[in-house]
Amino acid sequence: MFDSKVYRNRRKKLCDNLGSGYVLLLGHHNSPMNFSHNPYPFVQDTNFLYYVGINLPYCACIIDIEKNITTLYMDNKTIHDIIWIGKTKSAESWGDDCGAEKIKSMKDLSKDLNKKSNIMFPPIFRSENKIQISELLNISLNEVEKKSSVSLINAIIKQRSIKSTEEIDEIKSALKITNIMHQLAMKKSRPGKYEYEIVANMEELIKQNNLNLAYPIIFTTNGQILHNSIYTNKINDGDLLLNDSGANSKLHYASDITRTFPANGKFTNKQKNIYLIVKEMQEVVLKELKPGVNFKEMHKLSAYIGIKRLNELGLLKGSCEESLEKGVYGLFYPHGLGHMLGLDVHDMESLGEDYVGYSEKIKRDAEFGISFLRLGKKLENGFCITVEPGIYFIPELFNQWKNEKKHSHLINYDKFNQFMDFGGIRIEDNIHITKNGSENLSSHIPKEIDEIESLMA
Ligand SMILES: [Mn+2]
Repeated sequence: MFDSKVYRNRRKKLCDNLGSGYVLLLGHHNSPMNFSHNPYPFVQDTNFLYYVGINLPYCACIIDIEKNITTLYMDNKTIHDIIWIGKTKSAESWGDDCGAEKIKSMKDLSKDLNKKSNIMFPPIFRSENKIQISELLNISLNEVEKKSSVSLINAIIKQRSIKSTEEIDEIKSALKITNIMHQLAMKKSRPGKYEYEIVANMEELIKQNNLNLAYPIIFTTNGQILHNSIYTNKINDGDLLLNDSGANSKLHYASDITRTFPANGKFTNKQKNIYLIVKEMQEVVLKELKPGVNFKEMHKLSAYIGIKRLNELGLLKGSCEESLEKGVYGLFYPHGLGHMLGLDVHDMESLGEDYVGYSEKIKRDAEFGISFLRLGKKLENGFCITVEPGIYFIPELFNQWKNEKKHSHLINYDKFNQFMDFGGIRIEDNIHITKNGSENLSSHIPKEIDEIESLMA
């Protein structure tokens, strides 16, 4: 955990932003795999982690906004717990660690809530917690979603979006291992091996450092499948490998990095051409980033570069401006340029992507190609984001568009067809928005063609 002052200050700021009422935050419970005493690895709710920091199941807190007093609800271990899972620190001691003013037993939570009105809680996505909220606040299950507090959502997003120095340091420490992990994957990959062997090498590294992954590894010869987590393919000569993986730091801050490299260690000319386009799509954006920049425009800028270069290669034709306006880039770049990064890999996504990534003035677009953009609003000093353009050749999508003759005056379908066995390329870095510009936190992870080729030689 950070020092207790960090959690006290965070709660104080939340109280200042909200003014009155009570905030109820529930920690997560253990989630059973097949029966209750065989749980999935524990992952804490990140709002609870942010304001309280305790990474254990079965805790809750109430923050009295006007008085700025936090009550931690947590039970001491019973003799039964001690026999089976061992002794841990007392609830009082955890209370000191997070700077809580009062510590009570979980059984007091319900009766304390009954005495209060104006209780705010964030959106709840785990079924167990939905049931718990429903019982604690005496509301029906289908009301739980509607009754989450929009002012709390906005206050949390306002606060968690701006990363402090100690948070950036955590992300940097995650990226140290992520760098080693990506280089390991490049060194271990070669034709004849299977994807799962390389995944095993990466997971071993994470475990040997007593850390966890920020999300399940995407490591695939089918880079055109955006979130492919099946690792059964044999790696063949001539394949491209897409590795989207990141470690969590000790204090659970995520990193999120993608690199794409040739299985045999040497890019073909065809692969090089597309790789350099994706790299340019990213670099053009990286140069622009600073507070006040509209990220939706950055998405369009990266798409425009992709269109322009594919036009030069003959895959697209006609006016690049028209291709941008009509969303032709959706054919090769169907996802968004990036998202917030923090305690969650898609930071605060459980609070609602539109609240996190958009604003009163900048709303989400509905068109395919930009509709999946998670972050579209203006950047602020202190944001930590990903920048991750890509080019993908998705045969099913290509065939659908081709059959519909979609934008056929802008797409050279015959030429495009020659890339249907290409796969996909994504390049992703983690960027800290600073007062006057931005800092690429992952610039040390190999990305240049000659760097990758010499590392793999
Ligand atoms: Mn990402």
